[in-house]
Amino acid sequence: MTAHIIDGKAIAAQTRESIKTQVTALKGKGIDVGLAVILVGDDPASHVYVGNKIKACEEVGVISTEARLPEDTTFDTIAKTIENLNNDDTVHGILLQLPLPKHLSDMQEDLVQMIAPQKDVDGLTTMNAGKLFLGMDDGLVPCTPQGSMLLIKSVEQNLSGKHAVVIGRSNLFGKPMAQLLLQENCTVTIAHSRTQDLAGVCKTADILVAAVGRPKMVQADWVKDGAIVIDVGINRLPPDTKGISKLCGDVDFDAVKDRASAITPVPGGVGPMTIACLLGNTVKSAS
Ligand code: LUD
Repeated sequence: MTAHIIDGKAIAAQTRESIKTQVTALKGKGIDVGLAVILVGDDPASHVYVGNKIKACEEVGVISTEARLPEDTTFDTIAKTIENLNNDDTVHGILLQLPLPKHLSDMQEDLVQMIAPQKDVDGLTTMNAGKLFLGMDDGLVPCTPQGSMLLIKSVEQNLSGKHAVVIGRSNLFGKPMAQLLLQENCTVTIAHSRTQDLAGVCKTADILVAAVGRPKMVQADWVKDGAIVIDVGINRLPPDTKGISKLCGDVDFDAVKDRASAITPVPGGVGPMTIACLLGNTVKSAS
């Protein structure tokens, strides 16, 4: 069997089309949807992701503003930036791109929690995380899990009773992903770096979601025949002889595609969906 390759790029493009319609409708009511992105430091990957987000905003008519702050920015400067955006009525969504530079890592959570919950388009504040946990649908759900769920649903609408294994337990992805799967009546296992017999656990998954940050960790013999495999990892491989550094996921795509029933590629899988869902959350905030 060779897997259906889930085209995240195409599904994201469809999602953006429907968002564009909503943005236009809001414009008709005199509301210009606005997103503010805060990017601190020089991480090249973060710059690529934020660049893609700004481009997507333009495409659907969302007005984006970008606060680019230098690597050595202090806690107080970021706090002040967030406060100003919280009080700015033209801004409906605020996103603090993570990770922050090393010297701020201990304070990252405190800064995230300063974002007004109604503008927290990353869904990371206690209010939005709590609403997801309680199954309330008026909160904002983190973009990458939301996008991953849309990709799963594009191949299988009824997930009831299926065993879903999420590798990774971060606040940004693993924990909210598990909640979304639970809402769909999956039996959910959250696996992580301390999990015993990780390969064996993964092998029992009908839906396997990998978000660990280790290139090609998930091998063919970790995957049940016919499983749906969602690859959330984005790893940059060392440059080849031509000096080109390719992206790869946490899943060994070439090997796993002959086992799975459906699989997401990297790039062109979950990444574009993260961005589409960010636009969706921003429209939800504005509405
Ligand atoms: N922080 C995210 N950090 C990292 N891929 C993203 C992402 C676009 N606060 C906060 O934006 O939601 C977030 N909120 N995240 N991520 C990951 C995570 C964050 C990752 C990939 C992409 C956003 C993306 O555009 C492209 C693709 O997979 O096709 C490839 C991009 C490339 O490097 O060429």
